[in-house]
Amino acid sequence: MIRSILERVLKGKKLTRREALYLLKARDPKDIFALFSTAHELRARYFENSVFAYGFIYFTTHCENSCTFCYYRKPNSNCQRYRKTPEEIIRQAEKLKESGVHLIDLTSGEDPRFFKPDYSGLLFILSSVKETIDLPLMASPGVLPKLVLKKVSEIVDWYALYQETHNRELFSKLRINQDYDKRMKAKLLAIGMGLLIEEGILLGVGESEEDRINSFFTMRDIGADQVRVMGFVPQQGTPMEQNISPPILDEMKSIALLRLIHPDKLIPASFDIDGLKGLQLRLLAGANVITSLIPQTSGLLGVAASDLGINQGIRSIQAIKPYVESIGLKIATIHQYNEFIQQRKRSS
Ligand code: SAM
Ligand code: MD0
Ligand code: SF4
Repeated sequence: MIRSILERVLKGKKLTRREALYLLKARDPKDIFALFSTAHELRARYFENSVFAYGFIYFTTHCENSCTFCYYRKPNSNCQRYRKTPEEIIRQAEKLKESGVHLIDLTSGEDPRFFKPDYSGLLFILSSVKETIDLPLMASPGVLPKLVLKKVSEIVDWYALYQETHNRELFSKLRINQDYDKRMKAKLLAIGMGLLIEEGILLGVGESEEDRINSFFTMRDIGADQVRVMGFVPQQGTPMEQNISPPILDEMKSIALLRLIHPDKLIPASFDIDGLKGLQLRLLAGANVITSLIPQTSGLLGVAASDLGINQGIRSIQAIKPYVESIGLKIATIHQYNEFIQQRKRSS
């Protein structure tokens, strides 16, 4: 049964929700391997053996929100807080560009210093980087009002905003005092303004397998260009510090399902969960973008695995390259990435 579903998918038939759930529930190792190899084949069909790599700049770790899963939630006094100047951000972006990344992801907490009174601090940072660094940019600053989003759409290519779950009840437990619809609407507005968007969920935060499948299809319905599952990593000093990370196999199965449902889209294998450890497994499951590369001695942090591998310099293209190549993949050229972006922009 599983094999025949997979064969049909390879022939171009769209998965139904029921079939997707059935695949996600696969327990027989032979079926699980067949799922991964189908995902692998689909990725090769659209991207050959090339993967992309994103640099990550978390330019302020100050945040007004209190998401229960996040290390940088406002009440957490354990985490390291910093705010980078535009000069410093540009310097790190230059380093990332020199290292060969395809895009720079400019991420922040909801920092009043950059957001109040009119988001001019945020816009200044985005436009300063755009003027100096000739690379595609992604902005991940959280929910923005329409007028600000419009300005952002004139500067960057991508807007990343993860719903974390499409189960409203669970959402209200994770993103305390935040509006589910406002967050969804911001993504739809962004698409209407010509931005590419990244949508995603957290894995292992109390969602059911049905919730996961519902999310993968919702991501398709809204037309996301990059889709992710991010394994939850417990953070000291947060309400969820006693929760445990989901098994890597859960993450791999979800990545494979994402690939089956979104064969021609970008799917991250984040360094920000367990570093080099699970990177190859995520790629083997069908991911094609390595995210969260951070320059050594930058004073910058990640989000989920906040300082993993930065000081050792292993959060870099140079360090990941042999791991990518040893599974028959290679780092794509900048030209290939720009082609992808242009093609996605034309099709939307
Ligand atoms: N502040 C912006 C926002 O919330 O949209 C952007 C930055 S936020 C830190 C980026 C993403 O990191 C979140 O949407 C969440 O998916 C992920 N994240 C945060 N804490 C995490 C954790 N403990 N484990 C795994 N992923 C996490
Ligand atoms: C990552 N640490 O790619 C980043 C982050 C924000 N756009 C992305 C969660 O894993
Ligand atoms: Fe702030 Fe984003 Fe963390 Fe929520 S996930 S507390 S909005 S940085």
